[in-house]
Amino acid sequence: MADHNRERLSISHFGRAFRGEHYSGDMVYLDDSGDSVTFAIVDAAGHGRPAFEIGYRIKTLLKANRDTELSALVAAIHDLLQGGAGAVALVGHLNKVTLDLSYIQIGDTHGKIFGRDPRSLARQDGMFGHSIPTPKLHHDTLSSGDIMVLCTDGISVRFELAEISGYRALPADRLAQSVVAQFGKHHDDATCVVWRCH
Ligand SMILES: [Mn+2]
Repeated sequence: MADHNRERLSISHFGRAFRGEHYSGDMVYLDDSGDSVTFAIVDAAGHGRPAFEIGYRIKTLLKANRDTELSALVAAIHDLLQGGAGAVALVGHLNKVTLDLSYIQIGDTHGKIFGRDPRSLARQDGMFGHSIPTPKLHHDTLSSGDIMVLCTDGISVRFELAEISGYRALPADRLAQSVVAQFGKHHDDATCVVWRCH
């Protein structure tokens, strides 16, 4: 879990391995060193230590390629995972000032934006390291008051913040924990990232 407070955004993430496992194959990457936050939420195929290590390799690649644009970044992830177990991921940038969002999502990670205009993030079928379509770069803009939640498939796609009591008043870290506790599946690693726009 990590907490980041900024003028217009607070971000937190929370995850847990599935029952009986010490390591999770889910991985969250956040780099807010520039004008925008570069982020990724990854679910590596399989479970436990081998899946954790795939996530770690992707994190290392993302750290080494801070200034690479998103299409090239996802191509590099695809190359990195050739011949192995593979992974699904949502990778993007969110501008901390304008709240402009751009992202590519391949596989069964999922995300929703809650606010005046509720919507889901777009995704494409595929798996990094095995087969991916030509990546589509999607653009969106968040508004003050919006809450964006990004999840691995260990969290039900039917999750709704309205089912978490008092969610409007909860800080990002408590919200992330509540999403995992309330909507996490016991037979998978479950991870989410919560973005609150002030
Ligand atoms: Mn999963």
